[in-house]
Amino acid sequence: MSALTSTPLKIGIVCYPSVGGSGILATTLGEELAARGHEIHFISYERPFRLPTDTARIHFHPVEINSYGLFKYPDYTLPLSVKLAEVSRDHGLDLIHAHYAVPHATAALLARDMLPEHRRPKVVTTLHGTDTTLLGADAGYGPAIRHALEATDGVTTVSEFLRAETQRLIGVKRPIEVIYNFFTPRAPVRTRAAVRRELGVTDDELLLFHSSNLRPVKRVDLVLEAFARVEPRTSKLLVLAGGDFTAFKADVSRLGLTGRVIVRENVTAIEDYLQAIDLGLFASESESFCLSILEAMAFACPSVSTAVGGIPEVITDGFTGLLVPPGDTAALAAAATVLLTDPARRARLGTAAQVRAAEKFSAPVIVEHYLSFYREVCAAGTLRDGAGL
Ligand code: GMT
Repeated sequence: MSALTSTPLKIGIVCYPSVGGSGILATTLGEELAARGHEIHFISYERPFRLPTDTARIHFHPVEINSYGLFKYPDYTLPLSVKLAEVSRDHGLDLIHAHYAVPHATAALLARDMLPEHRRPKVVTTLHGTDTTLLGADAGYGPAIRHALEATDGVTTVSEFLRAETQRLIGVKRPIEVIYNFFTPRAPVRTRAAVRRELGVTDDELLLFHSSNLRPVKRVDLVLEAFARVEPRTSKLLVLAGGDFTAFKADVSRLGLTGRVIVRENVTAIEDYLQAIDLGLFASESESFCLSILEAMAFACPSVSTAVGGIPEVITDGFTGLLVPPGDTAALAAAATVLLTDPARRARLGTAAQVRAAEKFSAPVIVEHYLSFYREVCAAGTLRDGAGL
């Protein structure tokens, strides 16, 4: 294995391929590692949605899911573990990076145990949020998550908040490395003017922005309520939706927002839209990091948001954006109004946000952090013995 030297690593990445911050992060990390000469193998039930085709040193291995009549519920964990063991064996992986403990780290640990000792990859597990904040407290998952975190070779979380919550809720005693999310934008393809034209936003209108998978925890209902209170009324709200927006159409109409809320679903060329926005609006009730806020920061766009979870680590209140208490739509609307009606302050916060994004949450910083963590994990002793595949 090449892991103990500075030679390129062979890394398997297991992530959810669907629209969501963890899949986006895992995909971009794989691309950045491949660009640095490492060999990357993505393993999932579908090709991650932002993963480009035909990229040097990037491979994708689909997991086939069978629907045996004997199984009342389809099983993914076992075929995933077998595929991980096969890819590890055939390509000599140094490590598997599992995004989420269950089922990904669980499957990776099983794969490790299936392989003969000299072929076993190390397993690094990154927690993104719900493993800890939601499933950790579920009696049907908590013990499996704890086991995965104890048996894995290295654990990372995407914020200090999530590290503390993982220690508190799951009782993990081992060291946890905080490695923040990162975002390095690609160059937009269209101009800001062209995108605003497509959206029907005129030069004198301000464009607010919300991006999420619309899960209940994102409180899109509150985003809309706050937007309905924002001044000036000539502003519009762009929602980049990683899910079906239909359920919120009644809110849009009830709040008198018809024509002012523009929705685009499952967008991949997000940079085109990010260059066209003026202010981010987020009302999440829980969030371990909030990649969408960072994506806006990279385009010098500040956000107003609820101060929950890891968001205060991303937004420095009053400096790179404004934070309000969770659930307080009046405060959220007031904060948005303050920044929309004060272009100089908005620009100041936007510039500071962009600088902070580059200094703290960019690929050069974070990819190096992951690499040094991988090498540390690979250099450490093997945890356990097992049989051969
Ligand atoms: O937020 C979601 O619903 C999706 C989830 C995911 O799998 O992407 O997001 C989590 O991971 C992101 C990437 O690390 C973070 O930016 C999000 O804050 C986190 N979501 C929650 O903690 C609710």
